[in-house]
Amino acid sequence: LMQKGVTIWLTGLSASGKSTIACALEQHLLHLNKFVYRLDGDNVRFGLNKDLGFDEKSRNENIRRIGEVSRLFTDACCITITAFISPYRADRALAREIHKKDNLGFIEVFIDAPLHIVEQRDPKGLYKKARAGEIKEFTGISAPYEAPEAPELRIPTDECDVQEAVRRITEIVTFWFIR
Ligand code: GGZ
Repeated sequence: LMQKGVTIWLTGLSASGKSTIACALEQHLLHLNKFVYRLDGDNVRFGLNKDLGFDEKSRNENIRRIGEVSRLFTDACCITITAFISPYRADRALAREIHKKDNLGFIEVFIDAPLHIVEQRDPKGLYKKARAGEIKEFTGISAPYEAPEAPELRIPTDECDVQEAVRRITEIVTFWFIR
């Protein structure tokens, strides 16, 4: 079996720490001279997916396209890190399936921060707006988040700082490449 890349698929609520962990992980892997690329809202939702909003159908399509793009990067032997809420189990299962049919690695990482914690953090004031009804269909408030039932890895952010999260994910990735 020729070793290709691997997709590290982060999922979790808004403000759970996905982007912070994804950036730190990317930096760590770059320092190890790995071929790594990070997909997140800033480079996907303002470009490829700028036609999509946050209703259920748009999120389905958002995640489907990101699944396809990460498959391409990973097929090109990249360590691909994705950082999207990806709230629907079926969408994450599809992204996994897209990789599996091409025999590509897919590691689902649940960034598990409880709602009351992310709501306290509220770095952009989005939860406050969602509670006030100013943002509709906000994940965790007025739209669902379906927590992973069997992720390859769960990072409980109340017990894990960013460094520890990076260490645990890197461990799994290393294990993937030497298996
Ligand atoms: C959830 C929203 C919404 C709604 C705007 N619900 O914390 P952020 O701001 O920077 O990250 C969130 C981001 C979520 O985009 P994703 O592409 O990751 O979502 S999904 O996977 O569900 O398609 C948040 C902002 O966009 N945002 N409106 N209604 N998050």
